[in-house]
Amino acid sequence: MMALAVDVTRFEGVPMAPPDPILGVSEAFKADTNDLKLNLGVGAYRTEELQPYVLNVVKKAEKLMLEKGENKEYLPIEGLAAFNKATAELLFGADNPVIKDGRVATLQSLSGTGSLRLAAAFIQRYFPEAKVLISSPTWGNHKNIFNDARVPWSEYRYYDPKTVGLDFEGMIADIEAAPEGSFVLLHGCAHNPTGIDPTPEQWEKIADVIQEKKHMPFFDVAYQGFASGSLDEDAFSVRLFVKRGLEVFVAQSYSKNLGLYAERIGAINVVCSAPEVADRVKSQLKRLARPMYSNPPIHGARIVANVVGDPTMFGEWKQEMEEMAGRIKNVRQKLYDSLSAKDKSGKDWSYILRQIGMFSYTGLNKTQSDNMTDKWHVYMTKDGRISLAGLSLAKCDYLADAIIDSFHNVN
Ligand code: KET
Repeated sequence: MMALAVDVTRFEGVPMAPPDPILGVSEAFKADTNDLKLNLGVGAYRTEELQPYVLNVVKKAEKLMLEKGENKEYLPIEGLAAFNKATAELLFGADNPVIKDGRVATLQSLSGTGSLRLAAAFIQRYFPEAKVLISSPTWGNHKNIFNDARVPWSEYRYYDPKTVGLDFEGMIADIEAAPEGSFVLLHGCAHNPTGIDPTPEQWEKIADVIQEKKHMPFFDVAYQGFASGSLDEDAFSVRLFVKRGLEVFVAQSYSKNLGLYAERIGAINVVCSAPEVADRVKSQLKRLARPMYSNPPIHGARIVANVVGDPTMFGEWKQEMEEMAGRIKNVRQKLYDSLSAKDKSGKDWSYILRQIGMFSYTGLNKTQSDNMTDKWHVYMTKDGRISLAGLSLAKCDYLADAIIDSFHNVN
């Protein structure tokens, strides 16, 4: 009999991958045994007691679903029809002509990330010459998504460290200078990681340039309703582009606004100039999805369809979303108050109040962020971003001490 060569590996050429800059933070947090530890890394909502939160309306929908005893047959490649209808209506508004005219190709996909990845595969296949413009900085996974899909990208200016605000002129200049027909990736609301959004007037100007240069707007909408508390208000930017009659890509996620992180529920929507175009685009998105993951999971899709399709539950969702957004706003205010009260240096912390959404971009550099973790057990991404959704009012004073120490005593 031949001996099995168990001590010989064929994987010598496989190096150890670095931890993920965002999800790796949660792994490091888990390994820390200090009682003071605080996980402000991943953007995931916690209660004031710092516990994960399942929305009551989600539990209610799940109970109804269980009672109905629905089966577990495969979904079509494009996903659950009731979900696709609901998700497009939430995004564009139910009475938007693009929906009535059948000009939107909507595919349920694997949450925001999977929807972005599917769109990236579509760009690679049908626009092989095009490049994608992404904001500097942006959500850490955007670059990975386009790299893996072999779509070239470059950055446009977005954040101005001097004002801790938007570098609007830089942004416009870079979008203008990009080759005609580029894809411009935009955060629909609550820009991650900066928390800085363009004003409505600035959105108009961004749309002007994109239109002039025949670029393709590509929105990543991961926080609809979570930024302002209002689904419609947070869809303002997307609807503005659609109103102009432009063709638009939009990736959607229900991870944050319905707290369905692990259900992997979202969609890719492509607004097209005519229904016949939308049909063709949709057919090709399905063709791309089939060999990647075949068809999407059903549970989260049913939850969304049930919640949105029932007026009572829809109302309950909006209320819970407002409560979540409200808690984050309270924590933001409290953190600002603590910093202002404790810091005697005269530093102006008001930029924290001007940022919106789940995150605050503190301006801490990598060494200072390391100090936050190594000395204070505050886990955060190394770009200086903290998730306020993982902070409680009770922990604001402690966090303020950690930030002040890192700012003033570490370079
Ligand atoms: N877009 C943006 C801008 C975003 O912040 C996230 C998630 C996603 C898309 C994707 O989420 P999904 O669960 O695939 O629908 N951001 C948080 C979690 C993560 O990094 O995966 C975060 O930034 O912490």
